[in-house]
Amino acid sequence: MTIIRNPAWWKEATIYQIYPASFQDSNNDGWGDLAGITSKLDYIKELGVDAIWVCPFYESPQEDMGYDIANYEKIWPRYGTNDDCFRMMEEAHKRDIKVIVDLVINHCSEEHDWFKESKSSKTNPKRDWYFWRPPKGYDTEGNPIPPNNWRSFFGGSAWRFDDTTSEFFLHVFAPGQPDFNWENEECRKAIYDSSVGYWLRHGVDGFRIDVGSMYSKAEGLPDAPITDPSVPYQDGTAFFINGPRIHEYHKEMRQYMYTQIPEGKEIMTVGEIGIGDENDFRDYTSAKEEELNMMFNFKHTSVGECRQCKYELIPFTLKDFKLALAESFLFIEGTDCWSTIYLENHDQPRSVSRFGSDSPKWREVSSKMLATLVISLTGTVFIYQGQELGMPNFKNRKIEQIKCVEGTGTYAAIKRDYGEDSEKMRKYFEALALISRDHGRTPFPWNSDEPTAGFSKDAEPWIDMNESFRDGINAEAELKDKDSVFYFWKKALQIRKEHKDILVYGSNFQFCDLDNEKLFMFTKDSDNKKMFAVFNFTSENTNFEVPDDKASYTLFFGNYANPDGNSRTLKPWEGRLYYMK
Ligand code: ISL
Repeated sequence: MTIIRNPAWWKEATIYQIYPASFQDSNNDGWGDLAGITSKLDYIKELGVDAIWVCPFYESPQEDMGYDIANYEKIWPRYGTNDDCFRMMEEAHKRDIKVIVDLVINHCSEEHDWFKESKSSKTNPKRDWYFWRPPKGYDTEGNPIPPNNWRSFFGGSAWRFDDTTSEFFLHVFAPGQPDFNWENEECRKAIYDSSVGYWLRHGVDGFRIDVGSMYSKAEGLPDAPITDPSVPYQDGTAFFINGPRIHEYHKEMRQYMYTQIPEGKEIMTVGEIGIGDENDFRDYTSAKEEELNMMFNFKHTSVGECRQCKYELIPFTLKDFKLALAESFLFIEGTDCWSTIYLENHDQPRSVSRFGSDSPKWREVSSKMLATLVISLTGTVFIYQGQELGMPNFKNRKIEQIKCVEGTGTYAAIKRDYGEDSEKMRKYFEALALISRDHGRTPFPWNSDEPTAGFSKDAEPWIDMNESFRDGINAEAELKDKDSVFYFWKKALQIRKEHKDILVYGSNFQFCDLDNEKLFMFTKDSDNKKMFAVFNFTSENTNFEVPDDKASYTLFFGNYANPDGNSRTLKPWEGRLYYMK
């Protein structure tokens, strides 16, 4: 078998993402924990994945579910102790499962000692580790005006006034998440040692790098152009995403990483980059640049969201989705870069509800179709907990039940700027029902036991359950059923490994009939093989045409039992992978 790209463990690995708060509660306090994860490693192994990525488990006031870190070297007590974490890693490694941790270093928590020092006085040695600025002025009521007009991702100004020194600090996310000033070398070195070095020295196999595109802010922090005159704060991302020094920082951090691991060990890094152009993506992920191994693109997970306000849905076509998804991997063609393939994570709703059909009739088959699509594409595959069960979105949640700070922060901003009865608010609720980040954050359904599906014993979970565990969408039920979505994923991941030369590493991706609004079809090649993939994104039988009439087609995988590979009609939500000769 010829592999046309340089092989690496992290290219072929499937990575299973775990949200620690919601995976397994071992001590019945309503929160998942690290001992809970350890107790479920055999389940994860059974699925056939190669690595786990565990979302932040560090000391934190949890304003943003642990993405606000108060101490990089200490486990949040509700999740356990550092020893629990080392045990989890040891037990994972015993099972040949690698461990990837979350590296959240664009910002920390206001509770971090570094920030407390920084805010204590204008002359503190750590003052410059964050962005402190005096007010631009004062309004007629005497309120301080923020230094610039940037808005935070979670609603409102990206600046918060602090009485201690009467200055503002910058937070592009929640008010309790002050951005680090990466221009300060001493600050960078401290970040590396505490958040990267500590964990490498304790044996982690890599990092998922949170908002890895935002460390470098434009000089002078200029005002953003006014793109939405109806609101006080504007989209400033052009001044801090893929900024002037970002590549320098990643190179420096990568070099540091290699000083902290044993000779010969190969770790993986995946950066949450989000948006940019092909050149940006190549700069981050080119092997010779030595920055990141791969990155997450947001194009496909944000189709149907308005650019100005995420919580405002806009119509999208299948063609939009196809093009957006392909942006994740097309940029690597003919380069030494690498890509990722994912449909879900802890910031996203459930993919079957978003891109498939979660109606009882089609949920299973469309989940399997999406799994087939995922394993057919070139790049490292990431699966999010519950995706392997075909979990759908929850239904009918009230604002009081929403835990995610992006959801609640946006609600507060819309209420303030437009009012509770506004059209904006109506649109917000419509969007929340489909894309709330809470959809992916509900407790994992281990079985059908009341009240928490085996997540806790009888404690009330920190967030309400997704009611679907009562409809057979839980691990126990799926492990008993050989036709379940779980076993389909397991099989699909095996197929991916068996045919890795084309499924993992294939190149020369070409859409077939891109404008087709029912079918997603493409071809791709490896050195000596060519494949044709076809997916029906409708609930009806749909005919398709093969790309080349003269070629012969051999079906090697699909999501329906006993398919007739010679038929040119797909059943509802059917997906097929063929070899072409
Ligand atoms: O949720 C989003 C995608 O639609 C974004 O607004 C998200 O906040 C952004 O992708 C950055 O995400 C990461 O950093 C945030 C944290 O809230 C997210 O959970 C994390 O994945 C701040 O640390």
